[in-house]
Amino acid sequence: MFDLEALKAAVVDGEATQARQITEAAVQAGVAPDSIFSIALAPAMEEVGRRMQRNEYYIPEVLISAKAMKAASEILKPLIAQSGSVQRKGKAVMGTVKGDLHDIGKNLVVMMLEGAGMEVVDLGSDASPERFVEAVKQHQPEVVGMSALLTTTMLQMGKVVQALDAAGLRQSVKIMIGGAPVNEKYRQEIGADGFGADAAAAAEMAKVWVAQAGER
Ligand code: B12
Repeated sequence: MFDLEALKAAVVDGEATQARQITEAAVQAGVAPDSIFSIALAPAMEEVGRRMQRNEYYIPEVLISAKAMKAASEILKPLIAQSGSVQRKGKAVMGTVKGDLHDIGKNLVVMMLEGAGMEVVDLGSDASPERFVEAVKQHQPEVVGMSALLTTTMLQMGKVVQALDAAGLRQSVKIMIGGAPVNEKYRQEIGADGFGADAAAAAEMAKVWVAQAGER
């Protein structure tokens, strides 16, 4: 038996074993992996954020919840990747920007892009503008995606756009940004090409851009 409310509670409470077991049961019962994310896992981390804001949770509790989230995601990741066709549809370079260690949202975006059939070069977290530039030179992706969760680190996104411009690579890629403090207005300010509120929006945007690049 599975219960997505119980899965949400397991992640909020940081019960990794339970989170893994309920996720496995849900998958076996045929629940779509992206529904498991949107119904249980994403709301769980939102609740963790609210508790952090109310000073009910501090860093240790948040880390334990993040671990439970990871345990559940690891089961879903290969399933989401499988749902993309074998034929790779474009390439993306993704990373969380310099100074920022939040990688849960970025990892979800990576999973959704892989699920959409794209090859993803994952720069991890704390990725400097130089690393983005190097990765674009080396892998020549159609899409660059950046994630930031702190109001202080979101400024790094503009630096990556500038660094790609200075390296003569700006026109070769479409740049998307996301993460809790980021919005459409900020996208315009830094001259990125797209803002996405969630991982599904990221995948939709990337698909359109890859198709457009193919037409050129
Ligand atoms: C988990 C967490 C942590 C964990 C991170 C673990 C990890 N491996 O990621 C730990 C404990 C390490 C942590 C540390 C800190 N954190 Co913290 N953390 C959070 C928390 C609770 C959840 C974030 C999360 O995972 N959300 C779930 C994911 C799924 O959502 P998401 O990241 O937004 O991603 C979705 C979308 O935004 C979008 N998206 C994301 N990236 C991208 C990219 C693209 C291209 C697109 C299109 C879309 C997209 O798609 C995703 C999926 O749908 C948030 C609270 C919150 N509600 O956001 C605070 C929060 C982000 N943290 C905060 C703070 C202050 C910190 C610390 C500074 C605390 C401290 N005093 O040390 C440190 C900073 C460490 C650092 N240098 O990065 C603040 C930020 C405040 C601010 N405005 O800047 C928040 C908002 C909490 C709060 N309410 O105060 N944190």
